Amino acid sequence: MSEDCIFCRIVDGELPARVVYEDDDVLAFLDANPLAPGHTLVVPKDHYETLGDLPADEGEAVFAALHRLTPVVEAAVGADGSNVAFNNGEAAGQEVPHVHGHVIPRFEDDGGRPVHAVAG
Ligand code: DGP
Repeated sequence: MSEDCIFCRIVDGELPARVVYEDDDVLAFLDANPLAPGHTLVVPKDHYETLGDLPADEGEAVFAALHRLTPVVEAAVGADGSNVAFNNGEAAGQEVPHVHGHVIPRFEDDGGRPVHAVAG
């Protein structure tokens, strides 16, 4: 737990979030600034800043949650696909320094641009 980390505070229940999935290692909740309906963030419960800091077993737990959740999120919003991405490090646009995967639902009629074009 890092006291000044927004996502740690969500994991601890100190800040509200629309939680869509939880297990021993991982929490998933809706993004407060969604790029598309159903935009979901998947975070390890323990605080690690970047993917390189994340122990392999916790990385496996994050990936397992992404694997399980992505089709569920897509179905929930009627998406045709999704971008699953990590902004890793400040230089890559990571704003919250607590590792998180984005699941961004995509739709046939949303232009089909790659995710960096959508986010930009
Ligand atoms: P990134 O640029 O990859 O660090 O993405 C951070 C995302 O986190 C961004 O899409 C907005 C989202 N976000 C920031 N603060 C909060 C918050 O307090 N609650 C929720 N649910 N999402 C947040």
